[in-house]
Amino acid sequence: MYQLKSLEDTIVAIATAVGSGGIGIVRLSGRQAVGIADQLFISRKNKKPAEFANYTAHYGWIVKNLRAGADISELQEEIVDEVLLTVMRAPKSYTREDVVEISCHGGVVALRTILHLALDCGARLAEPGEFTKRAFLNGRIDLTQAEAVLDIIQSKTETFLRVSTHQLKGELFCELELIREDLLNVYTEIEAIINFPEDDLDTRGREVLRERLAAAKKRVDQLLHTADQGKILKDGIKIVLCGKPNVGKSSLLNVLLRQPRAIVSDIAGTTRDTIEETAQIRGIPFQLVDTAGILEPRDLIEEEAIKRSRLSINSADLVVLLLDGSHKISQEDEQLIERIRHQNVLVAVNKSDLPYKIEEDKIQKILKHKPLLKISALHKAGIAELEQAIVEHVWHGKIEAPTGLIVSNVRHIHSLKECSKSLDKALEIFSEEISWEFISEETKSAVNALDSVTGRNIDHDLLDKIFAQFCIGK
Ligand SMILES: Nc1nc2c(ncn2[C@@H]2O[C@H](COP(=O)(O)OP(=O)(O)OP(=O)(O)O)[C@@H](O)[C@H]2O)c(=O)[nH]1
Ligand SMILES: [Mg+2]
Repeated sequence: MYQLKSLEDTIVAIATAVGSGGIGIVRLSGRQAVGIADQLFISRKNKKPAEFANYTAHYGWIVKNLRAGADISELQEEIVDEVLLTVMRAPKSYTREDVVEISCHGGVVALRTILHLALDCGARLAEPGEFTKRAFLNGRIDLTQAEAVLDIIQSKTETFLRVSTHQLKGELFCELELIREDLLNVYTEIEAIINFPEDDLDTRGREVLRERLAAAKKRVDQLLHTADQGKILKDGIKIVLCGKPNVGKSSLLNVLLRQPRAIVSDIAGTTRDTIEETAQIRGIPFQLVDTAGILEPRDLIEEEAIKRSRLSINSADLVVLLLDGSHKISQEDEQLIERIRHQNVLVAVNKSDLPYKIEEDKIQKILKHKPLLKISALHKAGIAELEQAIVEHVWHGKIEAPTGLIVSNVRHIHSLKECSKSLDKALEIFSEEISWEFISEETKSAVNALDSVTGRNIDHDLLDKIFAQFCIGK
């Protein structure tokens, strides 16, 4: 019901970010888009948008109380803004509906006034992501492409942007459709065997069918193998800097961020609250967390500081343990090492510009096989090596930017796992007493799982949830 009603409406939204900018865009989509533009816009040559050729931009004015037959010279007091208006008619538009884009000056008042004029003419304010949702519902893109639009908007690194643009081109969709077609063919053949048992296959025929299912599963699993990389590229890695007071955690944070974000001082206990910032190291997004070094609280604030540090350390993907190379290992260091030894740890021995007194053998005895690097946050020495080690650690040695298909969306990963599981079950049945009904059922479930990724088969509540993450105007 909702879907039909909403597709009937002509929607409007400010498509650019709110705030002052050189240019702002108001976008209309729907059957009335051009008609509404006719009521607002007058071109320099006194032409109406309805007369414009497709994909042409026209210079003119947005005018309040536009009267039929009036010339722009008579409407000087009614001008809202000088604009460029573009008409893109269905089906060759973003939404596959008639789309009008009004590029005006990027001031909040100009944009809002034009928006309200369009609303007064009968348009409805678009919901978040509704333009892209219409593109999906009208069959221009599949759901993975629609989600790629959101990924592009929210992309934190160039690498992830590249992954998302591949997805927007439909590469993931094409691969899933090919697997789906293979599975559907197998399914149809199995259904035929169920309906005409006299046509049951001989051993070789059964083996061929099994191989086809196994090949489909292999392709799904290949996609799933990229999921870890995909999630890292999308969400980033949480790195927590920990170490006793004064080892140089905040100094290192500032060096990695390339800006003086945290206060650095030789007073132990300078950092009390955890400080979180995002950074990009070799194209991978990282969330860097600087923690308070104190271990024994002297007051309530320090108690809270310790609690927050502990929570951060526990939720870290990677802990960078900082030690002071100019001193022997202290009891505080040992306490910390004990706490983090079961986590993913990388040891950075700081202050390596000073005489080296730390006992490396002692560290390696407790933190076996954990990488150890010497750095000086003060002199920015060993930082490139540390960054390299961090990236290698999370990327399992593969530092090259990923090529090919990468699955990064949690929803896709979940459904692909379901698909792989169903195929696993189907293959298992092949090796036991064969039940064509069971194999058919599992093959159908695998197809359904693929269909929920591409949106061929998805319930509307979930669809609403996906598009609610978009901004208005996209
Ligand atoms: N010589 C030398 N001094 C350093 C180095 N890194 C940091 N320092 C100094 O060590 C002192 C403490 O640095 P911070 O970065 O504030 O240390 P922290 O670990 O954040 O300390 P807390 O916030 O108190 O836990 C400052 O005086 C820094 O200038 C280094 O590589 N070499
Ligand atoms: Mg600090």
